Amino acid sequence: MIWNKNKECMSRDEMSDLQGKRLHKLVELVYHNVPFYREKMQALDMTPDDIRTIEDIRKLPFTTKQDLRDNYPTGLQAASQSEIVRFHASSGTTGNPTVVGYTRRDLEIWSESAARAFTAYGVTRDDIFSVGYGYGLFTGGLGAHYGVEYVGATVVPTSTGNTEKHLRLLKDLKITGLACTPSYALYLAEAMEKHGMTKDDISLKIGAFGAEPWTENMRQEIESRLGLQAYNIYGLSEIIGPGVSYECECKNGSHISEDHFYPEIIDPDTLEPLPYGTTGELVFTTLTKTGMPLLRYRTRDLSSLISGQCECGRTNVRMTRIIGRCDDMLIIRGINVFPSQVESVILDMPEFEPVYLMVVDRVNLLDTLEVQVEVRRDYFSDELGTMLQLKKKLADKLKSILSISANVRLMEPGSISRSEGKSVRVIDKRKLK
Ligand code: DLL
Repeated sequence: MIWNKNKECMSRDEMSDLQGKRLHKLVELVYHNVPFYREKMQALDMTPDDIRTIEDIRKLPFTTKQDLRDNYPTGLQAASQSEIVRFHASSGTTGNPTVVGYTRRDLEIWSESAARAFTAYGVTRDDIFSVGYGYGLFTGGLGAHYGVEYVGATVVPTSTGNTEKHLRLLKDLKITGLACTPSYALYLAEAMEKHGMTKDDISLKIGAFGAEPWTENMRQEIESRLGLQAYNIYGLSEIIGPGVSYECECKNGSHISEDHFYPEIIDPDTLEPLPYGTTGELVFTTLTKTGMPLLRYRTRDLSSLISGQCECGRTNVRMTRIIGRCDDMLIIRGINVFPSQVESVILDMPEFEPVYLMVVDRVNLLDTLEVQVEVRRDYFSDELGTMLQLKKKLADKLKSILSISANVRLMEPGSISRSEGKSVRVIDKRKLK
């Protein structure tokens, strides 16, 4: 099913035309209301009249996370305070947090985008959906909540930190849908199994997972353990929250609500736009937001765009899974390493739980990588030889994928700490020294 056929299945010409008109209005809005953008445009000797078509977007300046920090807390807001009806904030590990103000119209756009997502997953008024993203300053909880309600399904605002109660409600309310981080979905599956429950004791059919990178193997693992169809949902608070893009039943890339959020892929070093199909940094322009609209916001997320009509009938551009973030990429002994590479190796091996931790350090001027991984109970052995063999098997696979050696540390099941929100997969001790 399609929530808004008019906007999700437009012809390319109609969409470009709409985007061009919206971009012109947006540039007028920020030029007159946000000194930061006016100054940037004046420095480029530009006025809003120079922006008429969507192709003109390339003339506009980029916005970075640092710009948001420098203008903390509300310097980039285009609307007056009385028009702002909500703030969200994301916690950076360093520096000022990022504060985003939303107008009533922005919240409307957000609910619409999230409703498109849930409808694409097959959610209807008859579903009961548990939202296990954190409610609060993080956009996951409230964003998914309003999307489910907008569709007319029943929402259960479970949030995080209630795993026991969550399991009970899944069973007793016959909950059919689950929205949470993919790592929390696996944690729930583990908790369920610990309580002697199986997927046949619950009624889950649909999962909406995002807020952190996850792999195809992780999808299969979640689907088989929870007995549902798992779909990707992507978003970021600076742009709106969950619902910027979403998978459909084809599970072949996530459709971007590009009538609201215009995507580009750029080379993060040269800042030059890259063609469809090439991996680079994802950049969004909020075409319709009025609270804190952003021009060409650099997400740091690495993805590529897929053009053309999807088998589901939608024409909106799709983005591939996020393979990592520009700032997620580790450089270990000069080699680029992404946590997603390690994850795909581990999830491919039945001997391990889908939980791992990478510890990077520098010893005697040399970078070291330790990969901690939990051995599933069925594969745990008292025989040293068996365990050494398993360790070598993983180390060899990692070496062939990463091109560097990793020291594998086998752990007991349950010994690596789990997270209910976004999981921590990397500890880079080099940064702490
Ligand atoms: O994580 C919004 C969200 C909530 C999305 C719930 C989906 C579900 P932030 O806290 O601002 O917002 O973090 C945004 O999280 O730039 C990506 O790096 C990462 N991210 C979000 N969704 C996905 C996804 C929310 N589906 C940052 N796959 C983004 C991979 C994701 N990474």
